[in-house]
Amino acid sequence: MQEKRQICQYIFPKRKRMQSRNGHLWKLALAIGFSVGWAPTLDLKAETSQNKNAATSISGTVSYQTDAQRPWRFGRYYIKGKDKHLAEAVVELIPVSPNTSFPPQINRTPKTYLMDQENFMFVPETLAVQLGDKVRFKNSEEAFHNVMCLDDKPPFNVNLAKGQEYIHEPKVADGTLKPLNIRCVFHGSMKGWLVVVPHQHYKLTDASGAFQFKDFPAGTYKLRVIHPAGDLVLETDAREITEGGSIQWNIALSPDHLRKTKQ
Ligand SMILES: [Cu+2]
Repeated sequence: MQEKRQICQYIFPKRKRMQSRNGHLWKLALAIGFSVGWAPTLDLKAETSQNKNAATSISGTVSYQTDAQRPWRFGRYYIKGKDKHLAEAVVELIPVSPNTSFPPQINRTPKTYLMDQENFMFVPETLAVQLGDKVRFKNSEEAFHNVMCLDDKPPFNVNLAKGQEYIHEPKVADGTLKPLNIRCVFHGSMKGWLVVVPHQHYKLTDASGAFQFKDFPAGTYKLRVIHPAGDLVLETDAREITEGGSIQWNIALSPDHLRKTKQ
């Protein structure tokens, strides 16, 4: 028995040392592996499970299908490239399922957007902002301008001389359903639009026409696309998106989507 214990005491410390040394060797191998760009199996597994819980997402582009019989007079300003992508459209994700809503964003830092006045135009003409964001209206030219909005509560009407600005936080947030009309009382041709959205799932398109929404709850959704400057509006059919699902959803507007009555 005594002899056996002695043997054990002799063997186990040695084994520990071997394990420890093997542990160091393994770490060394890992370090070398990482340095030459090799990823161990363990990490690949972690990535797979992350994919399983990947964020729900919708990506797509907005384009405009022209029709020679029904020309759209604003097309030359907003239709871009051979794929006829549409710039300055606003896409909004709209929940359709009764129990789907967007959770409030916590600790979000509001942004301030600029809408300038240049060459007797609002620049840009269309802004899409989230409720809580502010808009800085500015006059950058010699002409005396004004900025007026009767759709917000309270409405505002402010004169702006060269270099002057007015910062406003819009409160009426009907999103793409009803943009706020921005006008200059002195120049009837000056028109701007503020799309104030009560959540973060919206996009103002650029020349690529692209949009992407992610990190929203699984459910049934439709997309509403408007082009305030060009008087276009389209509402898609509803589609179901499962948890972690990712879908491509391209939108094509056409003369069929011209608003019947001007806003
Ligand atoms: Cu003006």
